[in-house]
Amino acid sequence: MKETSSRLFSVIDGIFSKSLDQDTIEALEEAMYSADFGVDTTREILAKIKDAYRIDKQLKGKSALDIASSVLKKILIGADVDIDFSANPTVVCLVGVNGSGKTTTAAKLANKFSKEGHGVIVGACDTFRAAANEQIKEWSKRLGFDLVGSQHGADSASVAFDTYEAAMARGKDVVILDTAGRLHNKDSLMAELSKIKRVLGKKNTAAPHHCWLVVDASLGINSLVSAKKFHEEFGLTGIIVTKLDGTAKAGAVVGIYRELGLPIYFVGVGEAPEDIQRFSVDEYINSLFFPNRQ
Ligand SMILES: Nc1nc2c(ncn2[C@@H]2O[C@H](COP(=O)(O)OP(=O)(O)OP(=O)(O)O)[C@@H](O)[C@H]2O)c(=O)[nH]1
Ligand SMILES: [Mg+2]
Repeated sequence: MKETSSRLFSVIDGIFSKSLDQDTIEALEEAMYSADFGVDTTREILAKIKDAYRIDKQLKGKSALDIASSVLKKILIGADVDIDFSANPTVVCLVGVNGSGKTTTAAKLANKFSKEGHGVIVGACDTFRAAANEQIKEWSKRLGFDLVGSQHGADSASVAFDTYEAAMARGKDVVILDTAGRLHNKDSLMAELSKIKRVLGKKNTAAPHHCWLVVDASLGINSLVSAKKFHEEFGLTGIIVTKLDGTAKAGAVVGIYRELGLPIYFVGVGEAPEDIQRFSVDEYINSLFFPNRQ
């Protein structure tokens, strides 16, 4: 991750090679709250650090960060898993609230999967926002991936169906569906997404094989109310956390995982096509606590 919470970084820099004291422990606690690790995680980590400090008043900052790392590692067990591409085609449906980064992520993933040797086709299933088709079309021209476009107001489920058929006809093994986020009410969005699922099921009962919720990290764990709704209605299988660059809320990843318990497949770290990374628990923890020291 390119950048995480600067406050957390400056606290870590300050304590790394020094012994802790009451003030630095408090500063670390505050920085963890401000980086949006959430109450439970911050408390768990700080309790362990305070226990260690009670026993050893010379405890080094680095040892405290090792403690924090091992607590986080336990919390994040299961957060990074391989992507199952065994279905042919494998259908990946991206869902999420307005502006979370679905379309950008669809383009980034199409680019990434293509480079990794997959045959990719994207379906422009956001038929709600007038400019949505143009946006993904621009990406497809720029990055050179296949697209099944759509008309504003068209039935998004039939776009999904057509994309699946096009994948079969053109021998593509990965289908990525970009969906709408901006609907006048949540119920109609959920109904639309359920229809996509139902209609795809006519082609292949296992499709979509992956339903990934795209979550904007800068909104923090507050945005998870809608995530739960998506999960209940749509049966999510994973998470993509976007906008981790430049946000002060790098810890939100932990809260998102604790809350939803779904694997985090990718993180978005910028607006450019290559600004997407597979989520790795070890890399994430290193980027938080040991930046530039890996
Ligand atoms: N900094 C940063 N910006 C991002 C990232 N991902 C997406 N964005 C930006 O977020 C804005 C919204 O992205 P979109 O991909 O259009 O979001 P969406 O979920 O498709 O939005 P709707 O279709 O309106 O629901 C754009 O300006 C993107 O460039 C990221 O990882 N980092
Ligand atoms: Mg979009």
